[in-house]
Amino acid sequence: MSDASLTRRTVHTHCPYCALQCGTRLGNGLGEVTVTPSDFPVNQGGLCQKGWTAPDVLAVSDRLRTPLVRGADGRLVPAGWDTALDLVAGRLRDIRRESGADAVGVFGGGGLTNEKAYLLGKFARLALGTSRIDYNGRWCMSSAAAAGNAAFGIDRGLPFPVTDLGRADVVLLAGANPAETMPPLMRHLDRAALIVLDPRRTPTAERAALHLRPAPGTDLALALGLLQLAVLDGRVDHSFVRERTNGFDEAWQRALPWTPERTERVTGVPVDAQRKAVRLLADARRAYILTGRGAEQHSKGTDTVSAFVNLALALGLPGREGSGYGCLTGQGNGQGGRELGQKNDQLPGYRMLADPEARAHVAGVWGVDAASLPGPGPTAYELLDSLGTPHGPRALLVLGSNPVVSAPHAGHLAERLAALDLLVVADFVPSETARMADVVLPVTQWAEEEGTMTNLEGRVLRRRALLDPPSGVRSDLTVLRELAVRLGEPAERYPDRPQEVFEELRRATAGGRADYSGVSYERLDAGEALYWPCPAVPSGAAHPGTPRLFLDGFAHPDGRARFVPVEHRDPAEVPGADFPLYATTGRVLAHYQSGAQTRRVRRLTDAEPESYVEIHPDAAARAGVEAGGFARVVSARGTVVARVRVVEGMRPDTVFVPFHFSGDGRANLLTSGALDPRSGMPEFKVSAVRVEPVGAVVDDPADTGGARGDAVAGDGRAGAAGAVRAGAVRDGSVGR
Ligand SMILES: Nc1nc2c(c(=O)[nH]1)N[C@H]1C(S)=C(S)[C@@H](COP(=O)(O)OP(=O)(O)OC[C@H]3O[C@@H](n4cnc5c(=O)[nH]c(N)nc54)[C@H](O)[C@@H]3O)O[C@H]1N2
Ligand SMILES: Nc1nc2c(c(=O)[nH]1)N[C@H]1C(S)=C(S)[C@@H](COP(=O)(O)OP(=O)(O)OC[C@H]3O[C@@H](n4cnc5c(=O)[nH]c(N)nc54)[C@H](O)[C@@H]3O)O[C@H]1N2
Ligand code: SF4
Ligand SMILES: [Mo]
Repeated sequence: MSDASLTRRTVHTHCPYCALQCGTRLGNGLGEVTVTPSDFPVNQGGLCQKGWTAPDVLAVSDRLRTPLVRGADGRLVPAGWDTALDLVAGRLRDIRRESGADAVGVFGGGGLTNEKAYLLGKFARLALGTSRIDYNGRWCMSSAAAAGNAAFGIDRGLPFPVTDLGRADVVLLAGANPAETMPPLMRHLDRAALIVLDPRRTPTAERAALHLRPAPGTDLALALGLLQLAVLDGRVDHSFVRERTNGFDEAWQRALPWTPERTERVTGVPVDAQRKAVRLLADARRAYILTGRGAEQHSKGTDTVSAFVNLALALGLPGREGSGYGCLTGQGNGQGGRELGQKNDQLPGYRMLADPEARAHVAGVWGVDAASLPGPGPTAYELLDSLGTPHGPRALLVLGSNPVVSAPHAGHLAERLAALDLLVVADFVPSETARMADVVLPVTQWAEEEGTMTNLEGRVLRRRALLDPPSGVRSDLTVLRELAVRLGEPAERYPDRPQEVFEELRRATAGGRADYSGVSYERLDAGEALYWPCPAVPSGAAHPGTPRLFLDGFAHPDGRARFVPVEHRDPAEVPGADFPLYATTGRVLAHYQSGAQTRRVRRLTDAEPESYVEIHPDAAARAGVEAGGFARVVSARGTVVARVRVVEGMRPDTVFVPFHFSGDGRANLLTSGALDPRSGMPEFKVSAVRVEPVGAVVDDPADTGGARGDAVAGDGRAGAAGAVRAGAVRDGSVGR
């Protein structure tokens, strides 16, 4: 950090990674940034490995410090800011003139601060006038969001503070592995008996009172079966159902065919275990049902969440203190990122783009005519899938995502990115996606910037700067402002001071479902715990915010929650002769998402250096692969090369591949573009695969899935596949 002047000694801020947003104290002495956990309620003095090592990302050796522009020879070379921004704006203007406003697309991220997410949505709708904007939160929160809106009339991941979980007797976790994905959350689950639904015996499952191992993609059947059992065993809370909900009968009709025996046949969960789960939940005085990506990332993810919500409603859990349903949202600003306008169909405040009143309100704040705002566009996968086609964008701006690694059907989408006339990526490291870009814009990261984030509980938090940005680096807000001005927008419309953006965001969200108008930097800095909705109160009195939703009623106009009738269906792809196994994907403790950040941290890559596949001993024997060797995992779309881990706790019909690695280790070479028709969520959690031994593998110690950060200039745009390939296999036969 040689050129960063150390401006303050300590600040209270939050971890840059997941939605728990653990409180931290950052300090610097002797030129080194240190982190210690603060006594913040969600982490209570704890942090995970990623949080402890987060300062290392501030000092990575391949930190981007200057814009890069791809030259005539196909190499990315350093350029001045004006050159880079003029070039981008000029190309965007040309493309818009030739092909219309929708020829430019925007891809945002759930890790962006509220201010960035807000300004990005505004920039897309006004400066670009495009409807083609969506973000990686689509991969993350969309199923639970759609189901939450349908059932409760509002989408806040946890409608209660995390600390409420600490008093629970029983917590059912459907497809969540917080022992690895949110370790400090486990402190709040110490007291509860856990029921864990996961095809693998995860560290979370090891702590469970009851571990159910459904086949991937069968949670919906399981939830229907559990609802049927709850009814048969007389466990339904009829007075709650009568007084506070609608639609029970129809939902229950759909569960009727799901006898315990049929449920066992389809899911593999024994009748006994089903019955135990229902009894545990129903006998508890305080119980929660929580879903994670394991239940949600399916082509029926929304219906699956609805089935779990139906079960929770039948048991009378939501809408009272000490019990309920919640979704464990994932990214740092997974909650705020979804309600401030970077989603394809949304305006700030969780207002809908198709709603005339919403358009009028936001257009008023922005000082434009509501008719000038574009309508809703396609969802993330559809957007990326259309790039460079006659109907899709010719240019794409990416802020806060690394889709070359994290998007489904990644081999195909890398080709779509390569087909663009212009790819612009703002990042602070040369991610796999940045390495494909025509222009790379180097931006600030967490400890170098101010802003707000909204954690998984809907609590708005302050991100604070410890350091000045390295020279040559600008904030995303400044980048958007500079581009907007070059596209002919008035500069005042794009403030780049975070607090100024927040003040505008307050007005834009006022009266919306996610109302931030009563939140201010001053209140947050004074230590107030503010959960949205937190409206401004005309009298001037301060609204206290809403830690717990639904206590007085659900957010539908009649105040009642709705059962949503749902049916089970198969995943888009089921195992068969050529591809006999299920592959599911997910996370491991040491890495974060596409790994762009954590694969650059030595202490984390030492712990998890490379892609691996977890497989049951019987399946390993059948496939002829051995623990410690390499295997090829092959789906109809692609091949992953991964180190074999033979594990007893796995279902024999299922393998697991983490998605954090690059090159031929990318799990998303396997996944498909099958989408949930209700939410646009891809089916990350089910692909049909076979596993094969790999012949000669040459270990390249320098290549740990991108950890060394290859020289940026070396990657050519034309060789898109080559640019993202860094596998350790040299037998020449692996490829697409
Ligand atoms: N270490 C780490 N922590 C993270 C992240 C990270 O990348 N790394 N990312 C953050 C983000 S953005 C998110 S979204 C969260 C995600 O947090 P989680 O939802 O906990 O993470 P996943 O590992 O994707 O999925 C959870 C579990 O689902 C299981 N699973 C797979 N298929 C199925 C199925 O069909 N049914 C059921 N019931 N289970 C299934 C997997 O085996 C896995 O153990 O984590 C956040 N925290
Ligand atoms: N197979 C499989 N695939 C998955 C999943 C799965 O379970 N299985 N999970 C999905 C889920 S839940 C998620 S959330 C996605 C996430 O996947 P990605 O969208 O790829 O998420 P990250 O790796 O966090 O990428 C963030 C990128 O933006 C950069 N960045 C971080 N902060 C900022 C910022 O403030 N500004 C800018 N300009 N850049 C920034 C980082 O350096 C990094 O390169 O992956 C999805 N993909
Ligand atoms: S649990 Fe999440 S927020 Fe907390 S330290 Fe780990 S990555 Fe950071
Ligand atoms: Mo996520």
